[in-house]
Amino acid sequence: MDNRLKVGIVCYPTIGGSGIVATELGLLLAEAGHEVHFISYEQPVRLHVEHPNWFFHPVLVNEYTLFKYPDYTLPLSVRISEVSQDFGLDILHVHYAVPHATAALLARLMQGETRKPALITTLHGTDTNLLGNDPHYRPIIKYSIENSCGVTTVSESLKQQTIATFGISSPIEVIPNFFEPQPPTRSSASIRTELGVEDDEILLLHMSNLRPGKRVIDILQAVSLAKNRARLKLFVLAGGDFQPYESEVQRLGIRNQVMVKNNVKEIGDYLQACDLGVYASEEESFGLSILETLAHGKPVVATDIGGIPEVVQSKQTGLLVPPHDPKALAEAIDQLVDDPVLRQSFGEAARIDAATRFNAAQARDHYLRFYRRFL
Ligand code: GMT
Repeated sequence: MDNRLKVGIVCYPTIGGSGIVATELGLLLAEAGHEVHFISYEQPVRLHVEHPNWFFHPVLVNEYTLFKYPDYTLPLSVRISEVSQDFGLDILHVHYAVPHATAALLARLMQGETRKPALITTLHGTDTNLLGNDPHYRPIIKYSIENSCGVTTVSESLKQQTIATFGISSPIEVIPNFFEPQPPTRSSASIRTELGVEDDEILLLHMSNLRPGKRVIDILQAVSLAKNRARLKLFVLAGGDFQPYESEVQRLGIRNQVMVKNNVKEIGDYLQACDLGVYASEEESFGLSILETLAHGKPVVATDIGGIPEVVQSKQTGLLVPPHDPKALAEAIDQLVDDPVLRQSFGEAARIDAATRFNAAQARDHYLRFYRRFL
């Protein structure tokens, strides 16, 4: 076999971190000369860079009245099996145990004695921290993890949580997420003007899918509790519906200070224009949005849970506070607002730390070394 690998990537195509990491990894592999086959129900949102080495294979889901609930796992396993055979894949890298690793295991069974790709499963969090406690999913997640050829997690914290939740004894490799900022397409000044941020105001930024676990409510309350409340503007880069939070914004009297934009593609333009990122998650295996903020040279205030302390260097690149504590969040925001020199030095340290520890080429090579163990 030559050095060029044929890699199938199964991921969610949506704006979430797992889909972004899977897509960026696929693009890095394609640029490095490997042949990459993405398999999903839609073309992943970040798959907009043309390259002759990547291919997209859609999974078509028909809705039959016979089925009360539409099924994705079975057509996905058929597609995985077809692509594996038609293109002679060496590696099948799936992001999430359910349903992706489960579908891949079925595809392998269907292939009988023919040559099969090695199955690598990357756990991003929700298999363990959400579904792992559900008795209707737990056994199939454990089965899918234990029957993958190789398993990776995006943080040491998720590895330990996965071992504890499922009682896994087979090895798990930690390969942290990565991020490489792109040059901005607009100036910081034009973004601040667009958002109506005055020179003496501080622009806080939060970026997430706004699911309940992101605790957006805590961020809103922190803004209203902050000593510097009058100087704060909060910009939310939303990958979900902000409507459920509107009543709290009104109740707190911060309507003129909160701006929301949905499905922004040029997130880097906004990240470079903010003063600091604010993240209040109650569960987070890694926190890709946090890394994206740090990589743009911005300090963060974030909760001290899950994999976040592996991403944020406490008191060097950001401040960590306990979850569910808007007051502590407000105090940490005030500390950075009151001290521009500290904010600047945390920001510079954040940019360097992100480029050093969460470097894209480094992560790509780590995955390649891991793949080769199973060939
Ligand atoms: O956090 C989410 O709601 C989305 C989820 C996803 O599929 O993108 O995020 C998980 O994977 C990301 C990429 O590895 C991690 O950065 C997030 O921390 C992780 N979310 C949780 O663990 C809750």
